[in-house]
Amino acid sequence: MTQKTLGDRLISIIVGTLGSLVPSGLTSAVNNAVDFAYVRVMGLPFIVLGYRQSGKTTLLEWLKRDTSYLADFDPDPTAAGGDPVGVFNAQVDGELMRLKPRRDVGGEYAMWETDWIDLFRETRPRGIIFMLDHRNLYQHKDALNFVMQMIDEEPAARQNLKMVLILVNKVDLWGADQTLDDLLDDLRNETRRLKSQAERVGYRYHIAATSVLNGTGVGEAMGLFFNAIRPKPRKA
Ligand SMILES: Nc1nc2c(ncn2[C@@H]2O[C@H](COP(=O)(O)OP(=O)(O)OP(=O)(O)O)[C@@H](O)[C@H]2O)c(=O)[nH]1
Ligand SMILES: [Mg+2]
Repeated sequence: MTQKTLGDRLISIIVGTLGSLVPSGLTSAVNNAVDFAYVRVMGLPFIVLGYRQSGKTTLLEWLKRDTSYLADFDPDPTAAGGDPVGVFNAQVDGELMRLKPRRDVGGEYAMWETDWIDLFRETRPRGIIFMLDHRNLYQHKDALNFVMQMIDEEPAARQNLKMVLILVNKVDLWGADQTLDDLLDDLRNETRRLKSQAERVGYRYHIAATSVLNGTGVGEAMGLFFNAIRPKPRKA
């Protein structure tokens, strides 16, 4: 269910009114400035998806905490329906950003058609983080294909989508025996599909190896992702 908040309505009224008063070139500058101000106040909408036990809850905790050390964090599997996550401020790439992931959803098959699609529609995210690890290859492929199909089939929900970030997580467990390219070799059909969808739909994608448990690669990946999806103030 999509519900327009008072903020959304006010902004549509402001943009609508300005739109009729100013020339069209200026309207896009105004839209951009409104987008920028809106996200600064309301938070940057993004979602975290991925098959079960890939590290989604741990990543959200990593973002919420000041410290990136999470060895003492031992979450339960996220149950059906997911857990609400309020808007919070996080230090990303040396800057304070206001983030709005809305819900932490679980990764069981039964949750994809329900929780994942609901979250995608409700959030209209500017970015999607998709997590996988070195185990359960077939399930990760299925999950990634499901997400790409969802993007294809939900034009309204994907309208703000700027980036899909794939995190091949738990590098602390597989990094000694395998490279990221080795792992991606098994996912070549999916990465090919991602590349062509990104070009067609108009979003960027990036693939990174991380360990959200010990912090390897997470700061860099988050910096790249949130910088890519946030609206930028337009220089005059
Ligand atoms: N070694 C290692 N373990 C990790 C890493 N990230 C998460 N884990 C562990 O993997 C397990 C699952 O992590 P969660 O964050 O609960 O994964 P999830 O994707 O939220 O799982 P569901 O809610 O069941 O879908 C936990 O025991 C974590 O401690 C990592 O980078 N390295
Ligand atoms: Mg979870």
